[in-house]
Amino acid sequence: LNKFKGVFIAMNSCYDEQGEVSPERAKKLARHYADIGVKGLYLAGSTGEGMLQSVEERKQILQAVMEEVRGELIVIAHIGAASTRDCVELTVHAESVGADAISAVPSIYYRISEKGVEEHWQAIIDSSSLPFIMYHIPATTGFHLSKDLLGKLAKQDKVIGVKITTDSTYELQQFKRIGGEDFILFNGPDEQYVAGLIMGAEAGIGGTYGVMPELFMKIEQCFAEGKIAEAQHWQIKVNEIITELVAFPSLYGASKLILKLRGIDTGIPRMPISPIPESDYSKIEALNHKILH
Ligand code: HMN
Repeated sequence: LNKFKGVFIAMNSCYDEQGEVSPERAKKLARHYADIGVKGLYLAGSTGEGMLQSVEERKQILQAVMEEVRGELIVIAHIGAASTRDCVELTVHAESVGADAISAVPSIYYRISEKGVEEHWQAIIDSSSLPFIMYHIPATTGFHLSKDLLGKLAKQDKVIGVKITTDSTYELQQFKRIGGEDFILFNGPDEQYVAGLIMGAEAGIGGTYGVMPELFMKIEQCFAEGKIAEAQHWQIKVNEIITELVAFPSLYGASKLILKLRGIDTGIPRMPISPIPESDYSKIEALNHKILH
């Protein structure tokens, strides 16, 4: 399970000039992170805009990324979708192209009961031999994962962890207590990486990691060496940057423009996620400079 401990980039979506998914651009972005030496990638999550892409498009991107970094980076494929059928299809595909693990939010849009979410996730788990990571992000799904359900699912060998995107490090610690020693907590809120590590997370998956992976790797390294004050110092720097990033019309649009300034074009976000207006470009340049210095 050590292969799942560390910094995982929630990779941004990659489109061409026409707005079609671009396997070539996804390869280039994945290569960039492999060269930096992060632990792995989280594909088609919130940051990857998986929910705005068709099943076919998601398969194309995953396949391209696997071709580029298989064996080099640990790739977690987010296969969550509203329909259980789509999730199962994406899972079977993820296994066929060699993804290291799958992860899913509860089904979205419909109000699903706890039993319904359990059955949804179980169908996904049963459809492959891949490790499964629950994705708890109640602010966007409206579903609050209970300790009971977490405990029940965590008993299965294939269920290796949970990605928790809530403000509560208490909840994170409780999930860790219930999941047990071998159960991995993936910290979701990038603003709380140090706090999450201190309370039991052993990995992080984040959307802002993509524009500053080195800073998150520094936090991780300082924490591992017991240099908590230094870890906190880097977290504070990271948080200043996140505060600016999230003030743009869209975080993803801003991140994509920063990547573009560094020579990696991933296109603009898909509607309804707002692109960044040209009037903001100078602010983006200043922020890029701040991250790099
Ligand atoms: C993903 O699924 O793409 C992200 O890993 C989810 C992650 O928890 C992010 N949350 C959202 O985008 C809603 C955070 O990295 C978030 O972007 C960051 O903490 C800035 O607020």
